[in-house]
Amino acid sequence: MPTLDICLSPELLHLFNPKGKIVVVTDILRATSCMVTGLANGVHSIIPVDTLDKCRKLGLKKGYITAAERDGKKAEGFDIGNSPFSYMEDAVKGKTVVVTTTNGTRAISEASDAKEIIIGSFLNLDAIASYLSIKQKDVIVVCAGWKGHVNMEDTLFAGALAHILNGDFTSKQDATDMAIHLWNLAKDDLEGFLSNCSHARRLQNLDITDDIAFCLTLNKYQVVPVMKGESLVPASLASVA
Ligand code: 3SL
Repeated sequence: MPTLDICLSPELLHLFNPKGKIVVVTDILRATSCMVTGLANGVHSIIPVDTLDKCRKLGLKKGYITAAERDGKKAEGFDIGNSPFSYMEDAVKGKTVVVTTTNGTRAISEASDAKEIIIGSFLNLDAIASYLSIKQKDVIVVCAGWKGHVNMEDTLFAGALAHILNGDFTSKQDATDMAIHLWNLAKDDLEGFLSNCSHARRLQNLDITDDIAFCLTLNKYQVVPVMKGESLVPASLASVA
């Protein structure tokens, strides 16, 4: 039986061996929710990069849309920030977006040893579970957290996924059981459960509340973003991208 392990922070990734495995990166608030939303709404591809400088330069060189966030705020001089609603606008449809965020894009770049990287969020939870069931490969869910710290919302996503796949995948790590227990506590009122978590409070202080509710919506989209070279594309297009 394949394994499903949960890495609660990118700082712990050195304890795992992603080689030959599928890594599911999640940053519920809000980076991976934005990526899923963009690809589900007609964005052609998304290039995650770890620095503002790379984002700016690649945008200028290739004419890509630039998306940048630091500490919850849109970084100055870039086209869009990190709201899922920006990824639904006509201006990004059919375009390539190059994006950098505080934690999410960092987690993606740190998982680069994986056989495959896919992008998970509550918005595409069931689609990710079905994809992994079909693949039958060992999985690591990498939670982006906040600047190295574990956070509640990414752990809950990991727990939800592990809960769905329980029985088809195995794990020897307590983190998997912990995350499943947490999901079972939270699942009937996700928004209420997360209302006082650190990043929800951070975003609320910036008056970003609609994004939180949206990112906690379950199974709005079927898209599975998969890393092909330097770009994220929908899994169905990955073989021809
Ligand atoms: O840290 C990140 O990658 C972001 O998703 C954080 S924020 O939700 O845009 O503040």
